[in-house]
Amino acid sequence: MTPKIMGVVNVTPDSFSDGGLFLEPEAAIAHGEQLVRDGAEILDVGGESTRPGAEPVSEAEELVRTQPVVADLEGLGYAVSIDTSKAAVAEAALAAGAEIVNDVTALRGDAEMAALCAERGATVVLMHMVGDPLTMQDDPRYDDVVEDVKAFLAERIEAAVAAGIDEGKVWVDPGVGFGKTLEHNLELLARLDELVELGRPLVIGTSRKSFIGRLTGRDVTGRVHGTTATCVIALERGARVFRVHDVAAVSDALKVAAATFARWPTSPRTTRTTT
Ligand code: HH2
Repeated sequence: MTPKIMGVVNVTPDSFSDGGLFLEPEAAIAHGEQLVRDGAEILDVGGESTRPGAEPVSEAEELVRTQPVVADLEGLGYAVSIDTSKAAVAEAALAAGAEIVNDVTALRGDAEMAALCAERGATVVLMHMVGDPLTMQDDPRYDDVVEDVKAFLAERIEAAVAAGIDEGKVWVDPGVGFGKTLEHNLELLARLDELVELGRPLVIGTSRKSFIGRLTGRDVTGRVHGTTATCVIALERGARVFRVHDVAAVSDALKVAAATFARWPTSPRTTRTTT
């Protein structure tokens, strides 16, 4: 798969970096259009924050937030992904023309979700998360974070296929920041190539996340450069879908990086210098 940018359209009052900016449908739709002009090939519409400590949102509220935005963006001809773990929200979005269900619970959050995605032939993003957003950052531990995430994703791929989802329509995501410390996130980023061995397109969502703030000392408004660095690294390690807020910056960086990596004789990590 050629690298693709999934632009984030958060129709929420409380998302960690852009909560409240695009709560009105008109604002969210205009933002989505701008992200496409900036280089996004997929628009990921979400109506519930999953930031650490976030309170769950009712199904009715999530539908009200996402439905008009999905319908309008799809009507404009864009590829839309619905960021939800609720089958009713996914169902409405798929009926309105969304093609992708981005489920941070990897089909564990709603018993109806897997069958729905199978029946509708949706592409599904399966993401790794420990616990739920309310508790996930309470002292997360792993034997080996990459091995553990890989085993989890392998099991979720099997579950998706067992539910009737075409394996060719499954994408996987290590869930950066979902039950992970700074060290866990860096280890995952550095060893993403091990997750490519799962044989499915790898989605990565580092955008503006707090581990970038920890490394740079910057708040959410100043994390675009750090985010861009993580995307370039992830591209080199094999990621193919980049879920980001700052589409223009990441799009330019990935174009330059992809053109260069095409000529790179070996991985930068293993290249030896003689000086
Ligand atoms: N991260 C967030 C939300 N959805 N989906 C996938 N597949 N991967 C991610 O890393 C991911 C995701 C969190 O970011 P954001 O949507 O900006 O914030 P919030 O959850 O506060 O709305």
